[in-house]
Amino acid sequence: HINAQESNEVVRVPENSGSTDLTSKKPALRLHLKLRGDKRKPKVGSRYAKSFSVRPGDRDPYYESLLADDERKMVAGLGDQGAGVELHGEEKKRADAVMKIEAFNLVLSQKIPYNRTLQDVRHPNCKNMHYPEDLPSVSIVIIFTDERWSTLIRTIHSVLNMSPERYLKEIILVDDFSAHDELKGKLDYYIKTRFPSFVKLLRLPKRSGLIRARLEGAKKATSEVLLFLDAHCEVTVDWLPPLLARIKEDRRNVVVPIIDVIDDKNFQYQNNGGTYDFELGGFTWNGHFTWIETPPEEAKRRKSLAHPTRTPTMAGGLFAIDREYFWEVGSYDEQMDIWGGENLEMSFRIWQCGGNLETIPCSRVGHIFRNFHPYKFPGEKDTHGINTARFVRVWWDDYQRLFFQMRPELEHTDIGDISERTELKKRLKCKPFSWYLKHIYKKFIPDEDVIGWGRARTKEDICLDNLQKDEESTQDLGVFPCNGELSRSQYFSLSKKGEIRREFTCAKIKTKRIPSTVELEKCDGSSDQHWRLTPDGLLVHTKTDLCLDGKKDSSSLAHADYCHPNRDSQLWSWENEPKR
Ligand code: LR7
Ligand code: MN
Repeated sequence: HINAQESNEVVRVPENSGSTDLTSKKPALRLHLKLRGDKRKPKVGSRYAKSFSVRPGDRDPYYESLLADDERKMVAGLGDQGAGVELHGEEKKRADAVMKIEAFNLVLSQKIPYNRTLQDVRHPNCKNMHYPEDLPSVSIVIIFTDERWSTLIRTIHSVLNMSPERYLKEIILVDDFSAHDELKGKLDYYIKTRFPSFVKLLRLPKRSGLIRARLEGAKKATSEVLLFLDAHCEVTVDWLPPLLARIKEDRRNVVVPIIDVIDDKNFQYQNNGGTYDFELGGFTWNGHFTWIETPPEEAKRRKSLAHPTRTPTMAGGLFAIDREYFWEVGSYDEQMDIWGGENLEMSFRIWQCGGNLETIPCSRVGHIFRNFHPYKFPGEKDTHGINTARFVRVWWDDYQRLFFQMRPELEHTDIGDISERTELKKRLKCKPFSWYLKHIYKKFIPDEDVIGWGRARTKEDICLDNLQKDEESTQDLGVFPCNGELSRSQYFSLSKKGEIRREFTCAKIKTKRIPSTVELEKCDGSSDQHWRLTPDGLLVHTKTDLCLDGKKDSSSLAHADYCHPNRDSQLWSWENEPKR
């Protein structure tokens, strides 16, 4: 266990007394930046609207001068309405160099005011939705390790600006042992002087990883609902009530906002092209989170694009959960280190143990997606892999076979003791993973509902091969001499539906020329992706009557050609029969 200590002595200012009193005197220093031509009306109930000021006795000239330096960098109105901003010349060069260290445009972030406005990007129906007045109170937990000042502070300001005061009880910052100077005394000072009544700062005495950092924050929280955010978010209008209302309806509802992209380079708040459609959380058999389209059944079930939508998994950084239910349903796996996997673990656990995980489209929050981690991984361990193997062993039952086929290196890696988690699963009488796959996420299972799976081999000992290309985009289907061991790139299924496929991609004929190359593209159930296996072993494309030919030529690509039942390169056999 970590001994979290509150380094920041929180001075509690009584509601509606301290702060208003202070503003009635001539404020020594306004938190608010006076923006030229700023026509924004203060939000009703917004704490920020009270214009926090610093009592003269609390002022520290050293920190005030640092804060004044920060403010001098800012440009009034920059990035307002979530607009993207391009830098030029020397400044752009500097920004590009900094990007390589920070994984986002820190130079620009420092120029954008903490209180920039954002557009209302919600589905129009959201404006007419009504929520009960007496929603549960919420503690917002924001964890960070070596995040940058401007994005962290903007996250806090944004939450304060956009959250009704009557629900927002506290913000709990958890510092996971950051080294950056700006997050030390300066941050203590800023919080103590600007948000004395409701921002708390917890400093962890050693690097604990995001899972244990969130647990420490959750332990300190006192509200009815816990809401977690990454330290580089901006929330939008009315984001909070739809989340809280759904939890009030049923405490087992765990809810996620739509997570919008704040561009890492120009800070534009992207609105999905204004389509109002949004993606849900899925996963891959090798244990990664992925975005998926709303499955047809769920699209039918929900009332509209503005209504709660059940999601198989969540990204993990931004979600709200009833505080007591959080502990009841097993909080987090405390032995998960640093980063990765906890989001999927929690998703499976919630579904399998009687909860309900939803995306709430009327709640929208922006997040800066970074291309790499700007912080260190102690010991440079593959924490994502290890954490994933931990939850796979606990929650995937027999299906862990698929994970370890994809990640054989993790099968014998030391992942620590998982007995507490398996006991939790028993104690909560959680449903098996087969139930999840049947009812929550009907995902293709490579060795079920198939005619064959494993390596697909011609009589010339050539195997289908994805040539280790990425599977996010359409790629040519390859062939290669069969590997001695089952290797990931030669792992194909022939589904009962007649698809020659990988996890997400299906084979189809590329051109009208004969022979034609063959492509792997996103499976869509269309006749273009339909093949049948003849008793001889020909793989016939039903629409064109051409046969899959694995003749290895200099291109290493599979072809579709006229069928020749005696041509060895067209006679296929699958390594495995279906598992029953
Ligand atoms: O050791 C650490 N200690 C920390 O306190 C490592 C990280 N952290 C903090 C970090 O400063 C940040 O505030 O934890 C937060 C998340 O780390 P990020 O921002 O580096 O993670 P991410 O946004 O790349 O990753 C997503 O997946 C993670 C899996 O462990 C977490 O669940 C993140 O919260 C999650 N972020 C989101 O869901 C936002 C949407 C991104 C997507 C998809
Ligand atoms: Mn993040």
